[in-house]
Amino acid sequence: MTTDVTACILCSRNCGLQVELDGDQLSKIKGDPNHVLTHGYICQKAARLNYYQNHDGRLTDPLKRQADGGFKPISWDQALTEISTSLLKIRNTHGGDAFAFLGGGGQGNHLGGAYSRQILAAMKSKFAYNSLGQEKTGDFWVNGRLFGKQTCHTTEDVEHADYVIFIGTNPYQAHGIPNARDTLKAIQKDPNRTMVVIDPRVSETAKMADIHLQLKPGTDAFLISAMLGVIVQESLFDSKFIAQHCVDSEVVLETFRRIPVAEYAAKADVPLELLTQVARDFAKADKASVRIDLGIQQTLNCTLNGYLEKLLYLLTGHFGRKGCNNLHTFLLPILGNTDERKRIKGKSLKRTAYHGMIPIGGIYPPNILPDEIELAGEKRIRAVFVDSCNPANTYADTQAFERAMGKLDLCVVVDVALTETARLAHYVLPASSQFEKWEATGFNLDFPVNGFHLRHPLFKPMGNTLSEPEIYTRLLEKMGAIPTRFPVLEKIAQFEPKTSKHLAYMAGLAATLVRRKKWIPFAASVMYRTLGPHLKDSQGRVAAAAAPLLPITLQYAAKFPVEVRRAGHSGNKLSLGSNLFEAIVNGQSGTLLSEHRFEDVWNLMGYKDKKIRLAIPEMLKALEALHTGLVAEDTQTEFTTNEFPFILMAGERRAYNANQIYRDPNWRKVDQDGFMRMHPADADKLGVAQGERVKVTSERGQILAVVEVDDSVRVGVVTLPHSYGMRAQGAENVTVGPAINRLTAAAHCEPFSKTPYHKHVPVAIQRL
Ligand SMILES: Nc1nc2c(c(=O)[nH]1)N[C@H]1C(S)=C(S)[C@@H](COP(=O)(O)OP(=O)(O)OC[C@H]3O[C@@H](n4cnc5c(=O)[nH]c(N)nc54)[C@H](O)[C@@H]3O)O[C@H]1N2
Ligand SMILES: Nc1nc2c(c(=O)[nH]1)N[C@H]1C(S)=C(S)[C@@H](COP(=O)(O)OP(=O)(O)OC[C@H]3O[C@@H](n4cnc5c(=O)[nH]c(N)nc54)[C@H](O)[C@@H]3O)O[C@H]1N2
Ligand code: SF4
Ligand SMILES: [Mo]
Repeated sequence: MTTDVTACILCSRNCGLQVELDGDQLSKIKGDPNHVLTHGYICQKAARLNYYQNHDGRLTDPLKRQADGGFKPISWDQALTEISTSLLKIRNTHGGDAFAFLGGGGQGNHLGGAYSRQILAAMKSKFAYNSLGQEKTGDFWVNGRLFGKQTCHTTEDVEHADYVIFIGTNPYQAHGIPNARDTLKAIQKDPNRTMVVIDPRVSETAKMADIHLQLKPGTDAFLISAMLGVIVQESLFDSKFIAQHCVDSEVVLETFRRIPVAEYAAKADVPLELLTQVARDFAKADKASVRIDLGIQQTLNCTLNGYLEKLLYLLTGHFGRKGCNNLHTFLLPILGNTDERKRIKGKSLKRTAYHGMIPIGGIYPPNILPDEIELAGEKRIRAVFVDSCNPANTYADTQAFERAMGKLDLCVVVDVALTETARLAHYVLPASSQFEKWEATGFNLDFPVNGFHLRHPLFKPMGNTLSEPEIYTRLLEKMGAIPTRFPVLEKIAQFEPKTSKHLAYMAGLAATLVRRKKWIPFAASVMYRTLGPHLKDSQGRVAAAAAPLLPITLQYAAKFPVEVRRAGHSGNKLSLGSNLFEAIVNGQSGTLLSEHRFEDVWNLMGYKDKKIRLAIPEMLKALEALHTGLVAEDTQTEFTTNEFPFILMAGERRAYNANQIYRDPNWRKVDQDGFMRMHPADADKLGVAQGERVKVTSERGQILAVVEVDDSVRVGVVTLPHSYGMRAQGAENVTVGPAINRLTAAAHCEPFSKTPYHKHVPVAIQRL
């Protein structure tokens, strides 16, 4: 039995863990009190991580699909040679646009993304699809317009706020904020702090709140507009903040002067007095903050919701201060800035062939992919690489995905497990688990103190698995994108004295890349092969995969020298960055990167003049349309019909779900069926009892579900959890729990961002 430290890989918080290892088993798991960001906090899900590490669906060998549809284990060399030949043929015949890459990292594995993304460059394709493109791109687009760059991502200092509004998020179960349950309890206990939850369900967080606005699903745009109406009409906005930090405010204020507050509150079906009180108290609070998530992002008007939510704290000046909303830094660039108003290197953004869709934050939306494969004729996507996601279960419209995948000339899946998507692939490449290789999360979204945790491997790789850095580097070598040896760089790395702190290597790399520009997109693999073997932590472990962090860290330190020093790192202009890098390589319980002052948010702005552009013409137009729709009693905004009278919120976060990371259903202590919540009045009307099975039908498909009679939901609204619907181990067609994306249609999405309306799926429910 040995003890070690690592981090949880189940949600964006990536809490530090102390683990006991018994042979190849994770036998005991606790929070790591020394972790620089999470300080020992964990939730119940982390204790079950051995179900991720060890289960009989783990892949051990590369697999190739056979004529009979089954898979045969093959060698890495055969797999990568055949894949490389096939990729090159597709690229040379049809061009790079025939290739798409999906994924690149789940909740805790973003280091591999630095390597996997290189395949896009090797294929000369821009088509990077990712799970963020079905939840957060509307939000990123709004950030781009308000703050100047789509990478200006906001965060919320809930821990220090005295007035917090949670809209469409259930942090008690989903976390997403630092040490969620402790943070929520602290607010709950303190009579001087107020928690407001805006959610159609009495969620676990709503139960803890001082005020719960149980709105009608999909009406947030009305509710938040009404709050902004109160704030503007009662002159509760912060005119000093607006004058100092914002431009174009007048047209925005004028818009909200005209909002019919009472009508909008009625549309959202919340009491006018309560809404008014929340708007007033929020505006008047000293430290107030708003936290949002899927409840407003995967539903009607999602991009507009993101705009309105941000106006709440911007018009009231709850921004750039302690206890308010802020911008933050990133170490790993998990998002890009693809603002459609700007040409990048003189070129417009690449549009997809069928939908003409542009990327947001560098990401294309999964909802359009089946069409781009099936309907784009000669310009269709013909080859797809899938890494660290399971689209055949998690992206909207499972049937469309299954059908489209079947039409590809080449589909390769890189995963630790034989997922539903892997079963559709031509080749399946087995990755070492996140506890068998160096890994890190890029979800370091904290401010003013931000950190990073590079995790070392706890176990030897299972079977013939390889890490993503090794898989993609070998593939690039096979494709001829990079050579297998780099004699000059190898020598520099080998003979560089420790005291030079990799700076000679960096100079050598720069000189090499100036001469060999075509290697620039593959710098991660070049560094992995040359510097990598010489990177060791204090325990002598070789951290080759961490090589690409060196230039990123040097850039970070050059950009924020004062803040990096404040976080405890030392060094001059040259050495600060490499000292920070050393600290990361050795920081077993995470490393603090930087400590900003709140007023530094202005230095993180994208616009050169540091001013927020409050008016976004497209959003003001969308607000008008909202109003027109209301006046016309447009049933389109309701979506339910006689045929599909219920609204299904498809994808609730619960105590025992965690995306697709656990595949063995035995990890769950409760809720094996992934029950459907239904209001007692609806259960009565349908004549269904607690625990009874029902048929759920949407315009797209049909599944079975088990009813939980539960008055936490509104009448006419039912919920099903996310994360179920995987095939049981070894079974061909037996799925465990509801496969919710058999109900969701690809076209049921916001036209602008193509984000699915998962929280608003019209369904019919019948007794069996
Ligand atoms: N336990 C657990 N935690 C997770 C995950 C997991 O699978 N399991 N997944 C992680 C991931 S990838 C994500 S993105 C986050 C998501 O985290 P959250 O978004 O917080 O979780 P959800 O339960 O999907 O939705 C939040 C709330 O939105 C409410 N909602 C539904 N419709 C509406 C609406 O129209 N308006 C409003 N205002 N609210 C609405 C729901 O009732 C629900 O309480 O969770 C992360 N954390
Ligand atoms: N209807 C509906 N659909 C939804 C949602 C919803 O609320 N409702 N939620 C959506 C949201 S917000 C999200 S984020 C997505 C999540 O859906 P996905 O992005 O598809 O799910 P993840 O759990 O992130 O996928 C992780 C995959 O990575 C694999 N994996 C684990 N470790 C490694 C590794 O080290 N290397 C590699 N290569 N693979 C590894 C796992 O086996 C798993 O297959 O689901 C979305 N789908
Ligand atoms: S699931 Fe999230 S909150 Fe829970 S222990 Fe893991 S990282 Fe922390
Ligand atoms: Mo997500």
